[in-house]
Amino acid sequence: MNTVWLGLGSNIGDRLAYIESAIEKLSGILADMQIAPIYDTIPIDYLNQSNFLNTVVRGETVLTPKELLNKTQTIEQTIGRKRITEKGPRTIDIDILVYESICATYEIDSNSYLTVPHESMHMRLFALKPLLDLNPDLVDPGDGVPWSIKAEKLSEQKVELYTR
Ligand code: PH2
Ligand code: MG
Ligand code: MG
Repeated sequence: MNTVWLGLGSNIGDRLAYIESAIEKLSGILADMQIAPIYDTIPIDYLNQSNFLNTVVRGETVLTPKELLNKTQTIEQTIGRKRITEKGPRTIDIDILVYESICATYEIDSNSYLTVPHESMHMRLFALKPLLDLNPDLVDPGDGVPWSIKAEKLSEQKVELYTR
């Protein structure tokens, strides 16, 4: 079995319902699933959009990174993913953040790739904070630096615990 950490995000419509629906569907493909707290987060990269809810789930899988991506994309479609702009508003986004200690880029098709660890996660507190809630000591397999050290540099990014 391989341990994986997935990032979940939603900023359109009933954000909590989309996140909960994704968690429920992911529990069908991951064993021993653990769920981090949910955070309300200010958009980054593409700023002119509503706040996100973000969380991270960890689980065990026998699927390869590409097989897992295939499943998470199917779940996104099933939940009814709508995305108008690249990095813009979306009902649900499921990203593979970390897959064991693999550092690799896989070709998905002629113009899309899957990179693990996720190529932007070191710059995104909305991904690192919930990841660290689950595994405070986890290390970036790329450079051996703890994710917690990378998160410390992002303290200006607004990531607040979401209370229902
Ligand atoms: N996802 C993005 C771009 N910006 N900002 C926040 N706060 N949360 C996200 O999930 C997010 C984002 C592209 O996937
Ligand atoms: Mg994303
Ligand atoms: Mg995505």
